[in-house]
Amino acid sequence: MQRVLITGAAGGIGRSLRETLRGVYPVLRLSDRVPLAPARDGEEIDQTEISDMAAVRRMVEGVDGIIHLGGNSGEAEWPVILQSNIVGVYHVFDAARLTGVQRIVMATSNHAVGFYPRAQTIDHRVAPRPDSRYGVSKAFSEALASLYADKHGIGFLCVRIGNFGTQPIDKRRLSIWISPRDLTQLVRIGLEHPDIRYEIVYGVSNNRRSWYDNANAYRLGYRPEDDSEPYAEAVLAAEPADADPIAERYQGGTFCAAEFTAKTPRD
Ligand code: 15L
Repeated sequence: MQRVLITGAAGGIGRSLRETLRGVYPVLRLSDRVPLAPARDGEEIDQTEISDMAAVRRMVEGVDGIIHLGGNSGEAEWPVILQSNIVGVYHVFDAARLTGVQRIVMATSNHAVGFYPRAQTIDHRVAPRPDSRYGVSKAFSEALASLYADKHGIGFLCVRIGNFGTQPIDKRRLSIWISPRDLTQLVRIGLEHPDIRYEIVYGVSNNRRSWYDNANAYRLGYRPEDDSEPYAEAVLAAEPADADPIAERYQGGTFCAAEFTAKTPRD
C-alpha cells in the first residue's frame, strides 16, 4: 500500500486514523465533504461530496486502498441516507472498480444487525437485522461489497463498528466499545492481510460483556488490547434508571426504540 484514501476523514474515526496511520503508509489521502486541516508531510487533502460521481472518480484516482468512513454516521431522513449512504457508497465502490483499487475497508455498523436481542450472541454469519434506515444503508453497503468482491475481485473487510471512542460511554457501549488502537489494528488487517476476498468482522475491543462472537476477526489475526470492563463500575453508576424497554431489549438500543410501532417485539 503506497497511497491510502480515508473518506469521511473529518469525523471522529477519520481524525483518529489520520494520527494512528501517520507514517504507516507513504501517503494518506484524506477526503471529506467539509474542509480538513492542511496537509502535513505524507498527506494529501481532498474535498469531495460522495454523491457526485465525477468528483469521486478524481478522489480515488491513484490510490491502492480505501478506508471508507464517509456518509451519514447515524439515523436520518430517507433522502439524506439515500444520497450519502446508498448513492455515495455505490459511487465509491464503482470508482474503485474503474480505477483498479484492490482493497477496501468498509465502515459498516452494529446497526446493520441492531435488532438482534441482547440475549443472543451473534457472529459474522447472521442475516442482517437493521434497526434504522441508517442500518439498512449499512446492510446495503455489505451486500454491495459482496457483489464487488465476487464480480470484480476487490478485497473487502467490512467492519461492523460498535462504538468508537477513548472509553465506553454507557451500559450498551460496554458491550460494543472499540478503542482507537484496536480499530487501527483491524483497519490495518483489512488493508494488509494477503488473503482477504470478502470478510465481515465486528469492530469491537475485547469486551467481557460483548454480544459478538468475533471469531472471524481473530482468524484474520486480530488481537484486541482493550476491554471495557475497567470502566464498567463508573459507567453503570451513571446509567439512568428509566431505560426504554425496547432499547434495553435489543443490541441497537435507542436506534431500535425510535419510531417503534410494532404491537409485540420480535425475538
Ligand atoms: C454507529 O454506527 C454510529 O456511527 C455512531 O455514531 C454510534 O451511534 C454507534 O453506532 C453506536 O451504536 O453507539
